[in-house]
Formats: sequence, structure tokens, C-alpha cells
Amino acid sequence: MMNTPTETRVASAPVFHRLLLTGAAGALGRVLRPRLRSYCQTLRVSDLAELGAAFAGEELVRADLQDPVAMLGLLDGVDAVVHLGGVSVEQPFHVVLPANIVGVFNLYEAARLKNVRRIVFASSNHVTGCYRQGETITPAARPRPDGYYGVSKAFGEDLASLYFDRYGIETVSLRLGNSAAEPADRRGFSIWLSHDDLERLVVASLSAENVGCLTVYGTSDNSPSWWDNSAVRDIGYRPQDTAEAFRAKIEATPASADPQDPAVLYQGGRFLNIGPFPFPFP
Ligand code: 15L
Repeated sequence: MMNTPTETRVASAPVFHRLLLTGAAGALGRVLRPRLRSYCQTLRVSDLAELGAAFAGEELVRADLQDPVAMLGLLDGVDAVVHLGGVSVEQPFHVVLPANIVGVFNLYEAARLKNVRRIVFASSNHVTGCYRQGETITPAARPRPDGYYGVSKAFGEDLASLYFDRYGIETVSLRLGNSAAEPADRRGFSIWLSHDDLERLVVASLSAENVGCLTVYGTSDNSPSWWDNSAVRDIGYRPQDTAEAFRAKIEATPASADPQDPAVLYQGGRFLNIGPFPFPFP
């Protein structure tokens, strides 16, 4: 069942002619789909998976990121893209490769050929998941991916850099923390991103002028923060929520019994416990 549009529209944001939302059937796609409608005349929603019925002001396009011809059609007539498509968790490399490496390449090539000027790329905190929890890093710190998914998001950020320097396509890469209705666990004290703040961050990334090629972390107003994220203020993002509001509830749940568990030592959390996968591929 689809949500109805939210009333939290950022008044200063421009109204786009046509926005494209990829990965619209995924967890965050379902959150952003009703919220983005009020920022555009037409919201083109896309996924490989079933999208349900079109709402007023929507165009539904089932498209595979791996299909270059489909991607050219998908990007046609679009002002800006919010790219959530692809795999969103750690997977074996042969699963990540087509969705997140080939797929993001097809997206940028289609954007170049269709003259799309702005992409908001859902990157991930897993680009730097091998930093220790408690360590504070900036988006300029060396990428330390915690798996193939993190590597694929680092690749997407590098591709964004190439397409800005060579072709002037602007990208805001959002290294999203954990965006959910509530923080899931103690790691959430530092990386939780509320759904309302997700909307604010995406809208700021679509609307700010002259973003060039920018990488920022995506969190609410959390403490302790692991990320020195001052650049995000420059695009006008002001988080309104904080994981602090859930502290008592989370601290009432048992902490990990093993202090050496990589899931509690590293910023990437439980992704550090996934893999290696069978090789050669099955
Ligand atoms: C991500 O990048 C995933 O897309 C999301 O499902 C969460 O696992 C999140 O990271 C996280 O780190 O908790």
C-alpha cells in the first residue's frame, strides 16, 4: 500500500519539470516516492520490480539498469535523477557487478546523451565501513569499503567525478547512514537518518546551486557523530531529527556480548561479518 504525499515540502525548493526516481520499489524508494511528487510536475518512477499503480503526476517505467537502450529511454526528458537503483546490501561480486557497476555506468552514459544536468546518487556509509567506530572522518578520507557493495558505491562516486570533470553533469553523492523509521541499534546513535531528514537531504541535493561533484554523509543530528560533515550545510541541509530521542529504548536492549565483534568495532557494522563468498562463482 502506497503512502500519501507528505505535507513537509521544503517551500524554497524549485518545482522540477520531470524528476526520475530509480529503485522506486525498494525500501527507501517507497519512502521517497510519495514525498518527491510535490517537487515536480511529473515524477518518473522506475524499478525492475513491480511498482503498483501510477498516482496522479507519476509515470511508471519498468527498466533494467543493465539495459543501455532502456536506460536511454528512461533518462529522456528528465531534469534530474535520484538514483537509488541497484543492490543495496552486501552481495557476492557477480551480483553487485551488473546492478551497481554496469548499472551506474549505463545511468551516467544515458544522462550524458540525454543532457541531464543533476544526479543525486545514493552512495553509502559502507564506502568507509572499515574505519573504526568512534573515529571521526571527513568525506575526503581515503575510501575503506567493507565489501563489494561498498566498492561499487566508491566506483559510483568516482564515475560521478569523471562525468562532472568531462561533461559537467553535477552529482551529490550521499553516503547514507541507516535510514529507517527508528535507529536499529547502538550504531544508529551515530548513523541514523530519519525519513523526514532523508527527504530534506535529497531535496537540498536536488535544489542547491553549483554543487559540482560533492560527497557528503547522510545522517540526522546525531551524537556522537563519526563524520565531520560540514560540507552538507553548504547545500542547505539542516537535520531536524536525532537518534538521541530513542536512546533509552535502545539502551534497554542487550549490547553485543563480544567486544571483538567486527560489527561493533567498525563503522560498517554487521556488513563486516558478511563474506567471503564461494569462489569460483557457483
Ligand atoms: C546501506 O548502505 C544499506 O543500503 C542499508 O540497507 C543499511 O544496511 C545501511 O547501509 C546500514 O549501514 O545500516
